[in-house]
Amino acid sequence: MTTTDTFAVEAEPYPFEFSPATCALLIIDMQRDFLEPGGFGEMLGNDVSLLRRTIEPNRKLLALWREKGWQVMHTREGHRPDLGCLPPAKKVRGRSPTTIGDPGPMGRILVRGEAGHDIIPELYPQSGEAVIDKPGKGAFFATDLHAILQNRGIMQLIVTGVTTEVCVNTTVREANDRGYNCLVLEDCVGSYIPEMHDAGLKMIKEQGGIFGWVSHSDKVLAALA
Ligand code: C5J
Repeated sequence: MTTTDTFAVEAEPYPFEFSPATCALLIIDMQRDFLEPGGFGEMLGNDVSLLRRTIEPNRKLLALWREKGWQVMHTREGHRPDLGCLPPAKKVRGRSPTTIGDPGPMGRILVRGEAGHDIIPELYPQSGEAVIDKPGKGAFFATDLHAILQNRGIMQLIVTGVTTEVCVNTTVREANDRGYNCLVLEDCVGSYIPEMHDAGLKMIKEQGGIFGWVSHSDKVLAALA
């Protein structure tokens, strides 16, 4: 198997084709505050087990990508410690007594450099893997992700991470508008709200794959076997 080989993954609405040379595994926001018991997500009353089921399939996929030497990128949602990139509207949205920038269970909530903002140990980035710090839900807004992908000749993205209907969906829509083909793996993405997870996947693959493709990590592994 070489990086110029092309693989076809069984997917909806039809097989997703990619070549490792022009494809990156993009892992969205697998951060401690979203996934770990005792983090911000759980503090807000969410069941983090709904996100934690994604860790093992992501770990397997990441291990394979690393073994092959293929491109891996990670994102983290968060803000500068001075909160200069935090829109006031985002700060007050939800009317929660504890919001972004306030002290939380794992440091200041969604602030870069704080423990809760970092990526979970199971999927911790290795040197050479780009880590994109994003202030918004989409990974293209106010980041250098598009430039990095262009400079590396990437045209296809295999997108995993959390949450399905928020940062994964927003990123896939942004990527689609910039000309990337995205495959989202249902077992590697998760939501605190199961019906939103299902709807988020449906919105991507409906109408002939209006934003992209949906499959399962087993099908990627099968295509590569
Ligand atoms: C992400 C969020 N990562 N749900 N953030 O989806 O606020």
